[in-house]
Amino acid sequence: MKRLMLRMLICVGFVGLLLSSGCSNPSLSVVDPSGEVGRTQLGLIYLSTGIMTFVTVVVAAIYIYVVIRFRERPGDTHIPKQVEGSTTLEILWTVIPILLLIILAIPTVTTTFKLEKRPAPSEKAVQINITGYQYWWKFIYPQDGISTANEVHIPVGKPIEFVMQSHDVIHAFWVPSLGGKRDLEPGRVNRLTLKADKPGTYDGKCTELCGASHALMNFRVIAHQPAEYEKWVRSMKKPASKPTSVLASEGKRLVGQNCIGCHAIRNAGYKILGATGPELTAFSERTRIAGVLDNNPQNLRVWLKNPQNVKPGSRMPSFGHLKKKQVDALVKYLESLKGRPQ
Ligand code: HEC
Ligand SMILES: [Cu+2]
Repeated sequence: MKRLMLRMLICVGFVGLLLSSGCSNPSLSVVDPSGEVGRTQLGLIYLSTGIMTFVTVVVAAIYIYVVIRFRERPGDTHIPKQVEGSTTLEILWTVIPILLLIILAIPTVTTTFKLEKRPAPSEKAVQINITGYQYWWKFIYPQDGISTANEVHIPVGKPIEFVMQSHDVIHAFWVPSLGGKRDLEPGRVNRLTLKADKPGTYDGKCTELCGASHALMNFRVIAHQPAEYEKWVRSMKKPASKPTSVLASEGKRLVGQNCIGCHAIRNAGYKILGATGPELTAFSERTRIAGVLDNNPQNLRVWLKNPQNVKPGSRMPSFGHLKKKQVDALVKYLESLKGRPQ
């Protein structure tokens, strides 16, 4: 008996450990919402968890009581009374679950319809078009004619209408602390309106298995005060800063030779705006490279050398054949690409 108890305790501890290890990133948590949608969804999570806990506790209590109370005792030869069917019980355990499901269904359905509603024109929503690619995110601001990748900037307090689709397979957009999720599907446009209460950086993830690097398809939502946001938009529209060193100029030339067919750098004098890779305008302001590595020169070298080492299946070819000097030049130029301050 003692050994059994010990084993059970170890099991419970292990499961607890597994469960809690999934919650190590606080900004990927749904229980600390920073927006209206996230809060509404958290209410639903609490309601359904509450109902489930209630059912589990009641059923377990009855079960334990019955097992103990009616167990076979030594020397017990008496056969209990044989019963077949009980209309009262049948009705009871049909009606109670129906009631519980109604309690769960009403707020779930009303919330679902509420979340479908598009913002009214008077709310002056910011529209951001998202395209999902294996394994990165393209964000286009049609009202401002600017674009970013993997990191999307938004103003606080305004509805943001995300209009999404996919370039290849199905992806799903989820920012746990703001709300979600919504699928990005090829050939179909889906919408989701979110609002952030306070400035901050909110992590997001793809939540539809989309290939080898699905788990690395990360993005960030960066929420600013409206004035700060306007400043960011204006800086993104300014011409890119000119290279200030020979090395950076060489980097700029190499980008034109090797990269611009896939990557766009706006306002930098290139004649092509590549669209099959992430936009690199103001690249040095991103906090991460490809959503997974901290953005610094050393990691940029790692990325250029072999993107598939970082993100298996990535559609970016490797540039391991470039000379060290050439990589230095590319890194120097890319790390100089900033949005212009006012
Ligand atoms: C064939 C198209 C293609 C070419 C050519 C290409 N890339 Fe890429 N690049 C991509 C794709 C696709 C991604 C996104 C990869 C991912 O995240 O899965 C990417 C990602 C990147 C990123 C990370 C961007 C971000 O948002 O964090 C950088 C930096 C980058 N490429 C630099 C370069 C440089 C420098 C060159 C030229 C030496 C180059 N790329 C050439 C397709 C290309
Ligand atoms: Cu995906």
